[in-house]
Amino acid sequence: MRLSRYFLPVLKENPAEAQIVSHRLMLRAGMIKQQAAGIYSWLPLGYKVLKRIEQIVHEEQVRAGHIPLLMPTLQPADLWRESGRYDDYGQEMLRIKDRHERDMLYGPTNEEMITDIFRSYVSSYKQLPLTLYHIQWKFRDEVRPRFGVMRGREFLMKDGYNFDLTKEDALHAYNRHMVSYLRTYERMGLTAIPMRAASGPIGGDNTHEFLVLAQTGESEVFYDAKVPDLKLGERAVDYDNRDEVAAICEEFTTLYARTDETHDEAVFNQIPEERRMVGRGIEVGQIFYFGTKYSESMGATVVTPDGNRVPVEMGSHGIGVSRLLGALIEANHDDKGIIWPEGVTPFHVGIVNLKQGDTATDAACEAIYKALQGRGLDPLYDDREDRAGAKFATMDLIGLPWRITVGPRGLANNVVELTCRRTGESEEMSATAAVERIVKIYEAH
Ligand code: P5A
Repeated sequence: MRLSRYFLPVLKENPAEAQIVSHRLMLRAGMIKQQAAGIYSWLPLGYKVLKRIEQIVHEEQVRAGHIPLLMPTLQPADLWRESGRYDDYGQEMLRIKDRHERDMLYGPTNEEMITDIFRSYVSSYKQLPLTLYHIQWKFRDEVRPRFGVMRGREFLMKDGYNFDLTKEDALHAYNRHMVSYLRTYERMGLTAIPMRAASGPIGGDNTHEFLVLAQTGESEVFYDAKVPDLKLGERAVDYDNRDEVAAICEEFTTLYARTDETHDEAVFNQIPEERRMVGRGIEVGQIFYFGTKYSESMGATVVTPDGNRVPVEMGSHGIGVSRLLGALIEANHDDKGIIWPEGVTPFHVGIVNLKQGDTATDAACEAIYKALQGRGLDPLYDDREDRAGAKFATMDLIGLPWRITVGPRGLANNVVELTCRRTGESEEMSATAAVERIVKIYEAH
């Protein structure tokens, strides 16, 4: 993409309404625009990152054996009357009447609708196990929408639902989700810690939240200092192998890590004092096992191998896809702007032309731009006529992890400059070498 033709409405001033750094940077970098409290337009740069996050979420769900579908945002109230949640959900639910005076709602979650789909088509244990998921907009009329996309009213969620014959099978699905979530967050360059939590309006008593440590997080967290060092890394996981999956869950949940909702001071105090950490975290996902809570009330049953009919065992699992942008920025920024991890960056590399209009410099930039595209990469070429300082400031603000700077002085010596956004370190090399270096960096992502 050429910046002269892109739509990147960056702001020079700090927006007064933004209280936390991720919100401020998303507004300044022209990623989102607020349309109403907690409701945002996703401008091109923000939309690009959102799509990259979605793609990683999809890939890891499919890898775990889960099947994508798409349910609507609007739901009939009658489904929710069946489960009893239409009255329970309270003011967070946005209720709508259509022209025929039928009660509808903008879905805050989809347990009822997926259970309805299941009961319409599945009636035998032979069709199990089954896990269906979608990535769809949700609406929760939060009392205090704030911090930009972090606590929105309209927000994008990946929500998945497992259907199993036995509790044991459903707990394997729970574990499978835990491991696939760990892998998902790691691919984005995030450390998200599974913490024992409370289930709230979703129900059930087996639930973990995934928290990214950040000062600006809304939850208070208590954890063993060793927990953030746990990494899944490159290990290959066989998601059908129950013991293997359960062992990984044990590895990640044995050390103390809880939110304030489940914190137990006595247990916490058993950890050596120097490892007792108290901090704040951003909840980027939550998994639930709730058994037959919905299948019983909505009549979603299956015939067992010995011919009985039983309510299907279920759980649900959510990732805050749009919230992840905020969490990623909270975890990756400096005073100049965002620093995207390679796994989610909107463009792989920025090209800064220091002397737009100079024939040799323009030609060198074009050649680098084309070469990168030819290798399947997506560069952002700043081809505007602007001061070098202003170009650098924009690149730093929008946070591309790598920058290639091209100017007449360097070209006289056959070099360009390759700069790492995170460390600020620059290296001179030939244009070809810079392209090869970028290709190599992204081979790993
Ligand atoms: C699990 C999937 C559920 O709704 N039902 C379907 C279950 N869980 S949850 O914890 O309530 O939400 C899942 C994740 O969605 C994100 N989230 C939000 N993101 C932005 N703004 C909001 N107002 C908001 N509310 C929830 C969180 O990341 C949460 O973990």
